[in-house]
Amino acid sequence: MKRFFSILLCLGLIISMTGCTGVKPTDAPDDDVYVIGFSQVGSESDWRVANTKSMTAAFEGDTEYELLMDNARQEQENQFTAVRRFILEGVDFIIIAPTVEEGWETILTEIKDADIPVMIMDRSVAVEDDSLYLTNIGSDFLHQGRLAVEWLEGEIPEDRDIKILHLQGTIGATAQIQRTKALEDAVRSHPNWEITSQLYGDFTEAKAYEVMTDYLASNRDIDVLYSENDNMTFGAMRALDEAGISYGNGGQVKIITFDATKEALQYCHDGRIDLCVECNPMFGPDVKTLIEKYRNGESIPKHVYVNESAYTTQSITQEFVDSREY
Ligand code: GYE
Repeated sequence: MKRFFSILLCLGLIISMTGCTGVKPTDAPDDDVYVIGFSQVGSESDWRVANTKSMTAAFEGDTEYELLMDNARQEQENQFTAVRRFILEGVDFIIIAPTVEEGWETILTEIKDADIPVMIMDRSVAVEDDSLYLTNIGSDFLHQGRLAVEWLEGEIPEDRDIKILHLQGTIGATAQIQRTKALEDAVRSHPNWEITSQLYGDFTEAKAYEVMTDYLASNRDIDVLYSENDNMTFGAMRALDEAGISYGNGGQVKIITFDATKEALQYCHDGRIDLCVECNPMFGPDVKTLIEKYRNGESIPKHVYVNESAYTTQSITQEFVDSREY
């Protein structure tokens, strides 16, 4: 489409700087190909890796589409750079999985001025004017958090005081904001629940292991670990093992985790994790369907939520774990 001019522009730029990944200067511009620029958060977790796979698989082999993906390595600034490059390249459509919610007005306005439709996926953006994007597809993170606290309500008698250790993901990301909100709301309405500490794990295993190891060196009084994603949970489990603190079924610490990846589900089945709240990353095909609807002039909803539930040691079967795609 708008690519011929952009490729020339890009070619000129390539001489002075290295950029424009995904566009080979030798490519013949093909007006029939619908080019999508996709700014992905990073590869911080198993969830993210599965989501990237689902997105690429949805468009792979379809000659009508070209998906240009940029990995922002969890930095919003890198997302701005990628999006500006997409605009320069004259892509037909832009997809952004935003690292954090704030700070998107300017770049979304630039996309609007370039007349490129934009989809927000996975997490959300906090902008006043929602005409700055077409649609937002992803999880209902508040619902996920509520599933977790409802489960905990059923586990803890009202006369028992509990100490909750809270491992948080990337601060400012929708997944962190909403999962945190669900817990903090619940703590406010349960006088016997206490959050003893909120540790920053940035959704990664390495960071969680580090902060947990540090924390456990002087604090061992934990009844519940509320960990905002599976990879942080894996890091925390390692730290708990090393500190000699038991967890899971019959252990000292009840573990609540989010994502429900295959590895976490296996631990849940084996009684090492108590609750896995599902966060489904496999919505590449739904993204494609929405884009196709948009291209056909059909109206599409402003917000699309994917289906999710929660699993406990008691409810999960080995068959289910084995059939898990991610
Ligand atoms: O829970 C975590 C990932 O935004 C759904 O980001 C996402 C979260 C997910 O890195 O594992």
